[in-house]
Amino acid sequence: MSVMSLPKEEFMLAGTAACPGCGLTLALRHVLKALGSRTILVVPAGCTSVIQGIAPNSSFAVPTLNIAFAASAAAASGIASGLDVKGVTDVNVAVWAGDGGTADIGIQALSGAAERMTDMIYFCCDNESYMNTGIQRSSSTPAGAWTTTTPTGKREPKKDMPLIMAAHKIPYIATACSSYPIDLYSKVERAKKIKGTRYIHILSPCPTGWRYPSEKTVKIGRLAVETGLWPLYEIRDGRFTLSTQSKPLMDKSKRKPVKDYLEIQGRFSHLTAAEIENIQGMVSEMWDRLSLMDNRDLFQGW
Ligand SMILES: Cc1ncc(C[n+]2csc(CCOP(=O)(O)OP(=O)(O)O)c2C)c(N)n1
Ligand code: SF4
Repeated sequence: MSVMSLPKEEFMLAGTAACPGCGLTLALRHVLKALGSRTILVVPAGCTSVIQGIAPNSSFAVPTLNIAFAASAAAASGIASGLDVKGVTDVNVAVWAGDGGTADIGIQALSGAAERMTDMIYFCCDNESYMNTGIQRSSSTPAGAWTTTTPTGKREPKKDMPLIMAAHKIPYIATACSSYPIDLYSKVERAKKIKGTRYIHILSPCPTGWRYPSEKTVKIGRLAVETGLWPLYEIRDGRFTLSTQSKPLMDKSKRKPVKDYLEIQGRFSHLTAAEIENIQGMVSEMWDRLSLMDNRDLFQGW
């Protein structure tokens, strides 16, 4: 598959209110192409609430329910049940939430919905901060990153949402990045064919909050993957598989230095050489774990 072979139909229309170079918008455009017109989108408070425009106009060409910050997975549960009662089986119920709306305020509704095996695809669009309200740290902000509430850099590590979702033993979990639209599109296509709760966590660079020029969005997303900081993988019925872009990085020599990713973003500009070395060490440790997980059934014995 190539970008040219993606469906031509657009469900994200021109004239959104997003900042130039917004990775979130790029990701949502491809997700909606993969989901298609038979989709109901549930959106909690966040940048996406603003990007879609002001009612009665909308830049999303699918029905969209804007819902309170904490409530998106609960609202999706209600929609999925309603469709079930009506015997409607060909509609995708999809949540599109930020990392704050997922890893912090929305986590209890998401965990409850996943435990009930709600028939939905939950997308966490991770720009690693509460962007819509002015770049406050979330539990998904990585260690070292400047935000307005971590002026000297966040001290705690990034919460591992995909593996928290794996602990719910849902049938499909994937990581993706807005800079790899074909990989993202293919993962949504696979998720669509599965019943129950499916979770896709998409790293989406944000020029406004990450402090870099808007034309570098695609490059920065690629560097997140190429340095090994953001591994792309799927967990299907418990089986963990590294995606094509990340698999070669099991060989340490194939990973670019994390410095290449960190030094082009203003949010990391205060980091010392020792702090960068520390982040490099964390990436190496993560890959030691990932190498053990690849091609294994994570649910076995859990
Ligand atoms: C209960 C509640 N608390 C706070 C807010 C204010 N608020 C609206 S959007 C937002 C930030 C959303 O951040 P995130 O979920 O990461 O999405 P992003 O804006 O980064 O896409 C906050 C704090 C709110 N709408 N409701
Ligand atoms: S703040 Fe970031 S995520 Fe929000 S619209 Fe702007 S670029 Fe996109």
